[in-house]
Amino acid sequence: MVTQARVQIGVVGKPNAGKSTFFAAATLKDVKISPTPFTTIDPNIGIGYVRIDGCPCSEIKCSPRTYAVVDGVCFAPVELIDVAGLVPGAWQGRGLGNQFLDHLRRAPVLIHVVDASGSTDEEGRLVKPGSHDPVSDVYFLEREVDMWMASILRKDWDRVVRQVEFSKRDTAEVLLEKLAGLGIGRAQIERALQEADLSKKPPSRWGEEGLLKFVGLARAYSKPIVIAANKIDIPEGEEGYRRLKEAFPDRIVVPTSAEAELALRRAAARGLIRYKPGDRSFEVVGQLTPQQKAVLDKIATLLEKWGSTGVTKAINTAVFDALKYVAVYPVEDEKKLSDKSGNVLPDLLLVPHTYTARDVAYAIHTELGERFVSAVDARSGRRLAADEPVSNGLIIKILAR
Ligand SMILES: Nc1nc2c(ncn2[C@@H]2O[C@H](COP(=O)(O)OP(=O)(O)OP(=O)(O)O)[C@@H](O)[C@H]2O)c(=O)[nH]1
Ligand SMILES: [Mg+2]
Repeated sequence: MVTQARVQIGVVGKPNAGKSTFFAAATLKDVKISPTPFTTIDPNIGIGYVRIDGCPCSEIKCSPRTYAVVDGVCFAPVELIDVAGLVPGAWQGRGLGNQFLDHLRRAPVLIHVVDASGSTDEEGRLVKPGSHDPVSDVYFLEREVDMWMASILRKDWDRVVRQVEFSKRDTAEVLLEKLAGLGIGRAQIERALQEADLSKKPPSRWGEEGLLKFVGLARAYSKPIVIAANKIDIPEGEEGYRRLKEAFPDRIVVPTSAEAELALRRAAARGLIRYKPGDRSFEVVGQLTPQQKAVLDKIATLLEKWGSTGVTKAINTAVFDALKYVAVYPVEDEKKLSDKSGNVLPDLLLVPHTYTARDVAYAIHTELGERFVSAVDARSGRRLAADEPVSNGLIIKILAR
């Protein structure tokens, strides 16, 4: 049985953007949602899913234990963390401050839920749709996240200076110690130092500007942010989405309607419709009231226009495009593609695409990693060396001492 920790995804944004609605739609957890800012105070944590079309279970009958299969489509669990809304100046204590971002320390990727319809101002108060520019929300939110990271470094900056300038320790190594708790790796720190032209500059001379430049780059490399252009069901949302894409051509912007997804998931849970998260349509199978029918008709038009509600797409994008993870299927019997008890493809592991066969063994179990000898690609029967990178969809058998 695989024991690997789940990938964590932080859901961030200003108040009233729809973070908790997105979270509730993805996890079906009953959390507080309301059109007033700061509805969420303590973070909500729950399980959402990435959707894998064309997974091996579309051809083979699987007995999944750590993931799910619906109509031949695989759904693998990820952990979502919905936090309180951030407002400009949170790092100076405005709104609820930014201390709650500490809950996102281990999350390697964030989804920024933006109100693309422009119907909430920068603090989340309701305004006329289209009157607030969602592009400004992206700038301010990323700055707040940077200020949070900078504050973590600043707390201990005298020590950083002493260790680098008096004890002659390597800058990247000292910073790594300070930032490891935020899930930032050595390569990302080195890249940020280089890019900011700070590799050779003594930390005592970085100044505020240097520190922020470094932190901004380190954050972008270590915690990529997917932009969810939410409330796309409101007519002004389309223009907001267009503006976001135009302002951030190198970033991933996914149009979403968290509200539509929540309605679909709840209707499916009550047996009114057949719908899989991420589908581009649904089928009515229960008795609908006229109001329910009207809501669902509107959603059907939305799905036709945008291809899906975007919620599952945003989660998939975070895991497969921003983090570049791949799905691998560990088995113990490479002929039957099963575990020892005959369960076919019992596990699905989401791992970085840079993972090697041995890394996968470690991800399954530390002991398996330590006893690793080689691995087999179960479909082709080909042997994989310890340092051979794995590929998406690989069914892997680990041979251990
Ligand atoms: N039209 C529309 N409304 C939405 C959508 N997503 C959320 N809302 C509404 O926006 C309001 C705020 O939603 P929440 O999910 O509570 O927002 P939040 O970002 O968690 O807010 P805080 O917890 O206060 O930070 C609610 O009235 C939701 O129904 C959407 O996709 N479309
Ligand atoms: Mg909330």
